[in-house]
Amino acid sequence: MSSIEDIRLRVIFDSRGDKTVEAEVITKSSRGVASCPAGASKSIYEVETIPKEGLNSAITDFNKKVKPKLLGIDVRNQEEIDSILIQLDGTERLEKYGAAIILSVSIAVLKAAAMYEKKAIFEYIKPFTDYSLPRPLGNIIGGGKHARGRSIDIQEILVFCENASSIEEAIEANIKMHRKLFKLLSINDPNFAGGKNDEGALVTRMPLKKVLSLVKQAKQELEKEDGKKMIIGLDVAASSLWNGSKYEYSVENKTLTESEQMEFISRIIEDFDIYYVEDPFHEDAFNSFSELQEKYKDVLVVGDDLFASNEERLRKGIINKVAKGIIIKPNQVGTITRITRTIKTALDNGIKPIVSHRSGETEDNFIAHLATAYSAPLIKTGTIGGERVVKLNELIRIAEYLGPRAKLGKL
Ligand code: 2PG
Ligand code: MG
Repeated sequence: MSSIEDIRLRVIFDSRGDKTVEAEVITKSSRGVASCPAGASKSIYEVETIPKEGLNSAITDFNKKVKPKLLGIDVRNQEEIDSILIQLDGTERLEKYGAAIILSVSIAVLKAAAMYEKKAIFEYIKPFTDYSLPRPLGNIIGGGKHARGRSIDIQEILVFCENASSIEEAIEANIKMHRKLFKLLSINDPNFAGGKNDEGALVTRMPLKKVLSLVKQAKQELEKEDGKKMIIGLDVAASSLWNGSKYEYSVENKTLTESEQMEFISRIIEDFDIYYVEDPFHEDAFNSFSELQEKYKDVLVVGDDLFASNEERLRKGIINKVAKGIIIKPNQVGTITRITRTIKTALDNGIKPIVSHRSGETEDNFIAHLATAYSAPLIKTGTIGGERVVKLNELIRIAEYLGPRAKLGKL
């Protein structure tokens, strides 16, 4: 009844218009459908999303060689299925089938198993837990590779609400900040034409410090009008600025050494009261990360490209105390088994897991369940835009399902 009867793979389009894969895993009494997102600013330590030989021929090959090995296996045997997927790919970086196929199948298996067990997906992932819902960390200003040089050099200015009393309130507070910034940019930036980037964040070429002062202004206004306390964060995505020896800020026309970058980030943290700082240095700069985290003990320094959701890299980071947070992106590692191990290692060592979307997204809302299952304090999934909002709306459904047990997580 719960063994795999069929696996169907199809090519679909993501929010950027790029091709990816949707998998459908079918048992006699259940079905799971999942798809894989894609990054633009990728870590060199993450697995490949798109198979080397192209999606169509990888799907044909998968159907011939891998699918027959999976048919008949119980969907509840996630680890066994994941290890077959990894083994039959046979490459270090999953180049043969890519996360597009492997992760989609892995998540679809999990969803089919949850349906078979008649459980909500988050409950099936981690049963009998005192769940807390993640606070949405929303991207309001976007730059870097997500705006292709048409906006600020750093990749994201993010916000989340500290004192919302429900998930709806927390989501709405981010939307209000986005709207306020739209207005403030319309007034202050003569070139602002309402442009948005890949993640629905606003695009502006004003100097970063000017933009941050507008964000601060919006935050103060919202607090006055609505009583909502907003926290400001950054994803510097510094690997995208790193040229091998320096950080190149092409819009602001400046180049910073590692120690100048340290000074620059420190200045911004202090001047704009930044609490959340993701990837302030390039993906091999473990020492700089730990120096910054040591200098600002109350700031949440977060590794994304640095860890690439990889358990080994996280362990190295834990030993060297490099960051208090890790970005969790399932397609950086390719399977449910791997990503849940990384999350557990983080939690066992007091590191905050921040479950995240990718810049090229699909309608799959799985990350809302993953974040809730492990009571991640934050979920990074954009502020507006269909493929972002589907994850946020799923959190509203999860809150409804939890009823009086629904609560927002603590940081
Ligand atoms: C990031 C992500 C999501 P991408 O760097 O955190 O915003 O971007 O998916 O392009 O890697
Ligand atoms: Mg990032």
